[in-house]
Amino acid sequence: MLVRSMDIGLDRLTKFLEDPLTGHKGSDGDGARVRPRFHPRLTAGDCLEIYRIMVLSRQLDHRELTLQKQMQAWFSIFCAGKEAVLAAAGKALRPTDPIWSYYRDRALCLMRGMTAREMLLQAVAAREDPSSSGRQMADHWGHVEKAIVIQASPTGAQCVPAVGLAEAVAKTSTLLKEGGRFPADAVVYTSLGDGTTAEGEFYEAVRAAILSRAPVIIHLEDDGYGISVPVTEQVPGGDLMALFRGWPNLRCMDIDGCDVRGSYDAFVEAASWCRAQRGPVLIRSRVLRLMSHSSTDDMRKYRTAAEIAIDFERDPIPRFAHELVAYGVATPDELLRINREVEAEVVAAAEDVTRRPKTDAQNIASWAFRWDPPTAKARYAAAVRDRRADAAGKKLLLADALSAVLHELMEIEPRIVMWGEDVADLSREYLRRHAELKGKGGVFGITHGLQRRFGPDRVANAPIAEASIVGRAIGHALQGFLPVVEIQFRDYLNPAWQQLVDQAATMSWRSGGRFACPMVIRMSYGGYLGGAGAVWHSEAACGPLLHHPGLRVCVPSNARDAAGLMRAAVFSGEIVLYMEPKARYRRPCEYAPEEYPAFDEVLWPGMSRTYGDGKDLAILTYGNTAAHAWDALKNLAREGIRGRMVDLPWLSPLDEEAIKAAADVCGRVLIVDEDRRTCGAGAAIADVLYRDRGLRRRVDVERLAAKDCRVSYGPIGERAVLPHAEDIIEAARTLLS
Ligand SMILES: Cc1ncc(C[n+]2csc(CCOP(=O)(O)OP(=O)(O)O)c2C)c(N)n1
Repeated sequence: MLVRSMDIGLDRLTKFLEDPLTGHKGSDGDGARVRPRFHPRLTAGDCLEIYRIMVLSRQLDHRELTLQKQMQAWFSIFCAGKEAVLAAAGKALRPTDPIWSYYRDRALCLMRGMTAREMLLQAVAAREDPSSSGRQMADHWGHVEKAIVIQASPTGAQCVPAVGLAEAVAKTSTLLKEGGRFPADAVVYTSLGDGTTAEGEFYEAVRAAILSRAPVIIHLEDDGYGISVPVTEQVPGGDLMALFRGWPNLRCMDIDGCDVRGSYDAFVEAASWCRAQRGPVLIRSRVLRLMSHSSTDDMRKYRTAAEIAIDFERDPIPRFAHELVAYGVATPDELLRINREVEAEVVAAAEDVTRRPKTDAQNIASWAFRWDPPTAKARYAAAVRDRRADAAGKKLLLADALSAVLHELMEIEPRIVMWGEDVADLSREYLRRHAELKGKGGVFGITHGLQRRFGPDRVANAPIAEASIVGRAIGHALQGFLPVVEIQFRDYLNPAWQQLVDQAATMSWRSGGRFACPMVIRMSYGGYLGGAGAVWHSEAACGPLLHHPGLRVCVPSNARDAAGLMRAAVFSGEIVLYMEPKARYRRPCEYAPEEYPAFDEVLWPGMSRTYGDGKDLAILTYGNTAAHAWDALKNLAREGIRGRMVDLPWLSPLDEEAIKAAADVCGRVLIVDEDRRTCGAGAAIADVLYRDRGLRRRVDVERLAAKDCRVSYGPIGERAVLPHAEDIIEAARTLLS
């Protein structure tokens, strides 16, 4: 392992540990003599605590490099140069204010109470690592008891969920009867580097925060570089803050992040601004990067020695040491003692962590999913006790059954909140003033009436920003809400991809089960509208969703199952992508009863339905293609071919038993779906049979899927791409011949 940045700053640290007043000119001392106190509110004890955390943070940066030299760690990324603002911010915030930070924020997390040992446990991938059970790379902290939400690596991906969490916190006293994970007057802290401000999601986060007046502090740590690229080449005009001046209702602060006092004051002010519900605060702190970007980088390749030396002149630790001595807060000997104590603590922690067991290889995949049948069923049973489903027994089409089940679930589960593009009936203003307007309720009308019935705090329109729709749901889920959000079409889930697959799907796994964000994401999908749907409105694309552990996928094919599935999705404790076959919204179903089910019917994860009992052929399918498969089976029956259809409303988890049983009985299996053939859901279904060596030898399996291209516009184009009943009949005949 090449550790290039190994020695940058180490000689200075060594000198500093011996003489805390080395390495800084101590210019602040002059003014100090005439001032009675270093700071009106920071006591001497506070100052020494801040100093201690700063030194501890710097030493840990270097100790992780030593662990790499010893082949006990494999990566690290540093806080050096940012300790002043981070330790001060930690002091200014309350211990219960959630931190959703990024990899530079070591000093902040130390101030919050994480120990040196806890941090090094992650560096060595130890099982006991309280952040991720040794799963995430070094310096990605989380601590469930200390209100530190687990970080992920995609830079900036924490911003939108942090805003969602702040919105959720602000709604806690009105909507969460039993309170949330964080107190209702908490302020959420999130952070990112200057380079990351170029990410689109960051702008979505700022807009969302302003719109909802979210109590969130967004901390931009401006160290002038994004790896090797200077801020001047990344920011139009070169001045980061110029981009935000003039944004309405956004409080901006620009501070020297090497100055403990100024940083502390700014964060105290920002926190009280947020707590007074005055909206978000953006703080840009001008900080330094005193070590290379990470242990695999060497900044001497792209920064001159002179530039690096100038930064070291401004090193916040010796600067603070000088201030403390100049103001009479501490003597050099006291600081020296702290240095030595910290060094001993870090050495002892490093020795200890290398002896701890490493990450648990046997259970490396554990915690990706949260499905726990007894818990889910008990929660559901408690929610429906002594109640009757209003729509039970009524004959409904799929769209109406969906609407009914959403009404029913919002009634029985008050933690549900809902948003999406157009899902509300009216704007908040019109809702108060225009009772005569019918209202929209989604482009397909599924959510119609929900906002009027349950109020605009529980059902709201979202801006056209899919990453925010999903990302804000993650934050709400952490606080204890149960988001049921809508993405208008499967095709438009793509802008939310990072939030979905990197934040949401990995949250439980990467925190070793300490954090989870159960939610339901509803979305219409698919073609078969006779050409009315088209490219970018007709995707099925289930395969990519199945690829990500942590996500469940379900697809009803009929009205009855739409209700039973939604009940299960909401109470499953999982992140469920609920795909709605829009071609079936308003079409009757021939093979399943159309009566809306009573509360006792829940299609729990992994359940399926088998229709027909023929033994010549089993068609395995789901969603839109179930109706086509049923048509095909009726036609084949006229030729004397008797088959059965297994409808798989859960694509994850699949009902493997039902799949294998049908294959076993029939010996010939046709898998039909409208996902594309390559890596589509049909491939995942076929794999169940392939993995069973006995069945693999005995059973003849054929697949019929959409062509490997996008669904084309107009009836001819659509027909050319998607499988229809005639194709199924033909494939079945071939299989049986
Ligand atoms: C979405 C994403 N793109 C790229 C990376 C690789 N990467 C990690 S850190 C980094 C630079 C970030 O620079 P900046 O935001 O200025 O923060 P700094 O590291 O300087 O504190 C990059 C490009 C990543 N982690 N995530």
